[in-house]
Amino acid sequence: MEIGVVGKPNVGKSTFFSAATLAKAEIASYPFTTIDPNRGVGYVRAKCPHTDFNVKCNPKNAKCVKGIRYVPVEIIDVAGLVPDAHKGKGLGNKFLDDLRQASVLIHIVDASGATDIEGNPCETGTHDPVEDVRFLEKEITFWIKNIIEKDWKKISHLNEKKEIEKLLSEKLTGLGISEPEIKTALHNMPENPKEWDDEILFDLASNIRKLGKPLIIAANKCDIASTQNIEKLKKLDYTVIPTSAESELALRKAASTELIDYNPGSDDFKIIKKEKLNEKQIHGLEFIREKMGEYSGTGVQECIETAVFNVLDRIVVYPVEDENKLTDKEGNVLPDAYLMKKGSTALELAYKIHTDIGKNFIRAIDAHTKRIIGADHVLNDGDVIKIVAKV
Ligand SMILES: Nc1nc2c(ncn2[C@@H]2O[C@H](COP(=O)(O)OP(=O)(O)OP(=O)(O)O)[C@@H](O)[C@H]2O)c(=O)[nH]1
Ligand SMILES: [Mg+2]
Repeated sequence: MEIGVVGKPNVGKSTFFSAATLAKAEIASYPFTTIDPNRGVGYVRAKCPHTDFNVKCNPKNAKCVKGIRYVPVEIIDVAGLVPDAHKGKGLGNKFLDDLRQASVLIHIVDASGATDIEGNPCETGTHDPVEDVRFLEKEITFWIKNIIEKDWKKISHLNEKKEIEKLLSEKLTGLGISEPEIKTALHNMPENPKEWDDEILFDLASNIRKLGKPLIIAANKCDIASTQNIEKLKKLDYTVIPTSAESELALRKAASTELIDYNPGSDDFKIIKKEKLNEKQIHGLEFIREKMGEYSGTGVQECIETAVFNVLDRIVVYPVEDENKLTDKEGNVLPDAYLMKKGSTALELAYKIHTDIGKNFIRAIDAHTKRIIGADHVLNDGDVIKIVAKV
């Protein structure tokens, strides 16, 4: 599971990525700063079950701070997309292939209207950010349409929708789109593919995009955007979260050197080492604080958590080897946190740990209740589960 950060050039994608992951990424105020994708790891927060059991945890690949577990999620930041990229404009849309594994997209929009449709700086407020939302939908749809069209001859010779479903699923599995999703997307299409004209194919690609690459909008640069622009974006048929990626990056950097105390996602911070800051820096931080009050935080963490928990419907599950000590083989307490789709079963968790554990599944044990649960048992958020498998 990966989160893709997308948008036209110069809107703050790399700033958002860098703030979320603290990974290095080139940031500059001109278009096409990023060409090759940046990959990094961000986090979603969840209440750590160590508090329920009154034990101290030692996570393997994440941290736990004051009872909050930071569960890793992969994030990818790609080059900017411009209108007609599918015709080769800008850098074209080849790099969209880097987004094949992305299950959800965060569309970074410059809500301040200070960049034109191709990402060139323009006077603040002169560009309508709603236009950016529309063109990006279109470009991603064209990307999917092109993939479908590559084998159009084969598809157009099929008579049964079931066969079309199968062929399309094969073509689109690489995009992380499942057969049931293709079935839903095909729902209102005419029976005979020979009747599918360009417009119908575009609609089909658009349906597939909505199901396979759902997106939320980060109304970025909210620190300099007008409230009218933010409100206008909020009226769109999307989840829209005002963000200031630049503020988040400044805060996380200051927190990493312990100049301030800041927990990503919160709506305030505390200056710890005032003596090490100059007047300009203090003024900058106070400006950020004021904006955070207005928008309840910088919005970056909220975007990531909305994408994972609300759009992708994930819950956090903690597999253990010993349901009493809550440890793995090496004695690590509550070592792993897995993001699973809501509705996942104990058997699915077993497969996620290892195919062999899935194949040899006997039963599972819920560490909270110490009850035995079967393969079909639906997991809950925060569950701590031991899987018993044949050895
Ligand atoms: N005021 C303000 N400026 C921002 C914010 N986020 C990014 N910027 C600025 O916007 C400019 C572009 O930022 P990048 O992160 O390089 O943008 P990008 O979308 O990755 O650009 P490309 O890689 O060229 O597509 C830089 O000057 C950033 O400092 C923000 O939240 N507020
Ligand atoms: Mg960039």
